[in-house]
Amino acid sequence: MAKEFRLPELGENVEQASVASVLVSVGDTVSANQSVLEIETDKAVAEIPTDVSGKVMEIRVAVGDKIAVGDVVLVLDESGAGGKAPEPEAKPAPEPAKPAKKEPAPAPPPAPAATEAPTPRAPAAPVSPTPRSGPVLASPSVRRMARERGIDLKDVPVADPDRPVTAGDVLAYAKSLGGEDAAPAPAAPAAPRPAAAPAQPVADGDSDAWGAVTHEPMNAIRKKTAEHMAHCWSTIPHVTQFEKVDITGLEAVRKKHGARVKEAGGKLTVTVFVLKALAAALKRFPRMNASIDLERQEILLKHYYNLGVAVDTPNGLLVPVVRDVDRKSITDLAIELPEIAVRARERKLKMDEMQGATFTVTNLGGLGVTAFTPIINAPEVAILGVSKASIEPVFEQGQFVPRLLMPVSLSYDHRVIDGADAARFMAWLKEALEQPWSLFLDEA
Ligand code: CAO
Repeated sequence: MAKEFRLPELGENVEQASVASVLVSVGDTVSANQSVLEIETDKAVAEIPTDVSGKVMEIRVAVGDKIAVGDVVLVLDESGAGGKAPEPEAKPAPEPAKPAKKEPAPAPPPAPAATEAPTPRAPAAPVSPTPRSGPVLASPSVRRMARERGIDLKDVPVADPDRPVTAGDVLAYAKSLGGEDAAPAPAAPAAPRPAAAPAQPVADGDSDAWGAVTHEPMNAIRKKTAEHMAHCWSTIPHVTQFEKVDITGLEAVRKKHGARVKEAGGKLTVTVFVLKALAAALKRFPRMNASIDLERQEILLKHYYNLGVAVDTPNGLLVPVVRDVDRKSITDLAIELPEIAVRARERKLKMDEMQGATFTVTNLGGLGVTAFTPIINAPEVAILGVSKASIEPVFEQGQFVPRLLMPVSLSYDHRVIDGADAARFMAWLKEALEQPWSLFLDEA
């Protein structure tokens, strides 16, 4: 029986997105919860899992299409190899306001070997039993799926060795091995802190004038990050200012109350305190919580305090937003931050959860970084980088004493913020983290 998979709700105020890549092909068997599409808005990219299973009969979207919530994405044969689909958990998507059929976007120019996004194509030819030999093309999610099943993508037989390996190919191969059936891959666990070096790239047989090279396709997050960072870096006149915050006292508080917060389901990390202190600092220094409107020659001061937090995920950098930080307790934030970071790493964030930030924090301290210059996340006008806290000798009252110092770096948009404003902001933030009681001295 034919069943349509429509674009589900993407989040508040997100009605439309464009297709960054299609992760399945006609003829593939997909399972409920399997990612079938990567979509992007001007702010973020996200994978979209299907809520039905079956064989893909038709793909109604193409890379570059603008699609709306409720538009038909796939038509699946539920009686296909995927078997009976479980009842979808999500509420049914609304009827599309316009015909769901999309005109396919003009085909991209003939791609080099490194094309990440497979474009929709004709039904797949019968699978060849011959494993491919050259470079193996596959999207990050397909690679992950293969990895989780212990399958080397090179061993996955496909009819056309020039096309990327699809999720269906991997599942069919897994089944043929008598291993895992066509069940969806388990959700990726929260990424362990990447202590080990990344996997060595496998040479794909190509070389340039100086030696062997590997062609690594850019996934949708990489493309978005490249585009957005280039825009931010080239349009915002950045200044970065450095400071060291003495968090010896804060660390004692963190240790003392960590267990209590853990009982409540949270993790009391330094980032949580930084978020809370920042929200208070941003209230004091409204220009830091602003955006610039060059057309109207205005600075837009925002009276809400939504903080973006850079999260390192296996697929690349994502910046989910913790809303209304000023109105949340430290325990609330300690519960919300790890939860949102896990969902970012599992690609489960909704589009609107990555939008609407007024300021961003990026903490590379857990990874051992000692100093860096963060790039402002436009349309915001400043960003705080946090580096690794370590014990350093501090000269106090005639002697050196060991203190825990945390380096921070503030990048700001010099069109909106002057150096002295940034210096005052940083001094206030430093005091808030070192002497939290000082926050209350002038408060009613
Ligand atoms: N100095 C010293 N230790 C630090 C630290 C710092 N600045 N920041 C974190 N740590 C420690 C934590 O205390 C924790 O140690 P324990 O487990 O022993 O308590 C450990 O590092 C891991 O912290 P965490 O990651 O679990 O929690 P967090 O709240 O500090 O950070 C998050 C959350 C999402 C910011 C972090 O996980 C992350 O993804 N950071 C990378 C951000 C990034 O990629 N930025 C670059 C953007 S530009 O490319």
